[in-house]
Parts: sequence; C-alpha cells; structure tokens
Amino acid sequence: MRLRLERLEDRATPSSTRLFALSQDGNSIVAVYEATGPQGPSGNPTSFDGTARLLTTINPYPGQTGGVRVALGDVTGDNIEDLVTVPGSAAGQVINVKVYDGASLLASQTKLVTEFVAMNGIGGQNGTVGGAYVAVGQIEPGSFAKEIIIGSGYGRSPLVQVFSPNGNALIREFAPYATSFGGGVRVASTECSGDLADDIITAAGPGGGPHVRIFNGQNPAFIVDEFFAFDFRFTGGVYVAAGELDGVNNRGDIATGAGEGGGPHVKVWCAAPQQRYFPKSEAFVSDPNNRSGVRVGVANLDLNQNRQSLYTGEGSEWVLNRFPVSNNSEPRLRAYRMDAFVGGVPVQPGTFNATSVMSLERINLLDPFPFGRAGGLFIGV
Ligand SMILES: [Ca+2]
Ligand SMILES: [Ca+2]
Ligand SMILES: [Ca+2]
Ligand SMILES: [Ca+2]
Repeated sequence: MRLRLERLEDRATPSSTRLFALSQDGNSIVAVYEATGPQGPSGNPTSFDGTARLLTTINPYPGQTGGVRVALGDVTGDNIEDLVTVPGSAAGQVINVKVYDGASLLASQTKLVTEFVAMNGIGGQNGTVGGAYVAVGQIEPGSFAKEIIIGSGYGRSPLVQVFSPNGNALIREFAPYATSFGGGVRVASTECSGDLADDIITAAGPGGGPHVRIFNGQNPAFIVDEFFAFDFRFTGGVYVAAGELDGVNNRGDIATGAGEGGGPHVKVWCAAPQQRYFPKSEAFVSDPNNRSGVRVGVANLDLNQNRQSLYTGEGSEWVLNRFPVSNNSEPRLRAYRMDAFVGGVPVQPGTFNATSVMSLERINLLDPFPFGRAGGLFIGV
C-alpha cells in the first residue's frame, strides 16, 4: 500500500529533473539538454524559453546513420531520469539498447550504465531495415526503478519486449498486432487501467491502419482500450507518447501524431474512469501541407504542478524519407499545453469531440543541432 501512495505522489508532483534528449534521422548523435529557464508567467505556457542548456552530445552507435530513438526515465532507482537509446533504421542492425546515467548527464558526463541486446538481436528480417522504438515505464511497481519497453522496428513481425531496469531479464513479451504486419511498433507507457502500475501503449507504424492499443502492463493478454488515432484509411503510421496532459483525472493521457504522408496532426486522448478513451484535444502543429510526419513526447519540463506538456518534432524517418520537411516546418521542438488556443492552426470546429484545444508555444531553442540537420527529429522527454 505504501508503494501505491508514493506512486500517486509521483504522479501529482513534477519530476525533479528536466533532462530531455533529441536525435535526428540521418546521423547517430543524441543531444542531451537540461531545461534551465524559469517557469513562465501564470497562465502562460512559456516553458524554458531559450534557456535550455546543452549538457552533452552522445554518439551511441558510431558509423550508423539511421538515427537514434531515445526515451527518458529512471531505470537506476535514484529518482533521476536516465537516457535509454535504441538504434533507428539501418540494414542489419543489432538492437543494442544502451542506458546512460541521468545524474552523470546532469554533470555533462557520459556514463554508460548498462547495455543489452533486444529483439533477439534482429532489427529487420530478410535483409530489411529495422531499428526499434523505446519507452520507459513503471511496469513492476515492486521496484522503484522503471522497466525498459522496446517495440520492434520497420521490417519485422510486431513484437514488444519489456526488460528489467538493469536489462538482465526479459519480463514481458507479446505481439501487439497481427504477425503479418511489418510497419513497426511505436511504444509509450503511462497508467491507464486504474491499478496504479503503468501500462504499455502501442501505435502501428506505416502500412496498416492507425491502430493504437493499450495493453495492461501487469498482463498484456488484457487490452485496456484500443482506437484508431486518425481516419482508419490512413496508412502512414502513428507516433505515440503518454503522460498527464489534461490534469483532470488520474488516468494517463495519450498523445498521437500522424506519420509520414499525413498532415502535422496531433491528438490528445483522455478517459474518465471506466470509460473509453476519446480525442479530447487536437491541432495541426505547423503547415498543414507538411507531410513529413510528427513525433510526439510528453514531459514536465516547465515544472507545472499538475500537468505535463506535449512536445512535437517533425520529419520523415530515414528509411521512409519520401516527404521532406517543408520550409515552414523545420524539425525543431515545439511545446503545447492543453489550454486556450493561442497559436498554430486550429482544427475545424465540430469535427471532433473536444472540450478544449491545445495551446501552442514554440520553445525558443537556438538550434538543437548546430552541427547541421539531416532529417526528422526524435524526442526523448
Ligand atoms: Ca536514474
Ligand atoms: Ca519497477
Ligand atoms: Ca495499469
Ligand atoms: Ca488525464
């Protein structure tokens, strides 16, 4: 019972750390930032407003150019979020998961805590490109350290694996979609089922419908809920993140971003206790004609007391680079909060079941990649 109480406190108070990590398709460099700015005026969604500090850059997979997928979460148990990386798309890629200690990163030092091989070592099958996706969640609340969730990448049968915080044990493994689907499995984690242990959210990559599923983290045989994030005919795939965005109830909220070929369309899905998830808020985050896809992240970088913010980054994945980012949508980080709409491009009223739309405030980062941009932006927050 004590564990559960502490878990609730954890949900209600912001993380003490403000680390975030960005990576790019087309190279293998991760830029690790600390959000250092003061919180904006009351009611103003201004986040760290240009005062984020670049702590360090990491090259987890030298010589590889398929990008690095990143996630943040405390897997060492010291209450400071750590950085977890997996390789992005590249032929013949071994899925080597790496964990970097967050406390060291805050001191601008790179300390590899552990590394291990996921997806049974296979990134793609039959010579296809592969890579993987990563999230961190409190799947087993008996240990304070969080577990590491890996989703299979483009080009292999869909698979989710959950590893113990130190990477030594594979504690869950399941196929979230039909085995014939090879579009990849994007993953996120938050508490959706009401048992106070985090659950596993999957979003289908390109090639199928925009299918999002919430699996009970305690037993993935049970599906908490599922929905199509966008029109069921849209086959560009879905990016997913999760956290507490509306500040309304204790069920976690899910953010979805349209993949390559769709507009820069994001939605936030919420649910009352015992109810289905529904799209509570949505927006186009940049030029509606941009077709490069939009990645999403949820975090508490501005230390708001009761809700997190949504972060987006645009750009087509290296393997699927059919839709270059348009001039109006350069791959930079943008931040949104569910509140009154203050910018961006609103979705037509009456086309969704919303009680609010997201406010928009673009974070004034100078340039997350001063050494040049190659492709789209992955967000780890
Ligand atoms: Ca840690
Ligand atoms: Ca745990
Ligand atoms: Ca749960
Ligand atoms: Ca909520």
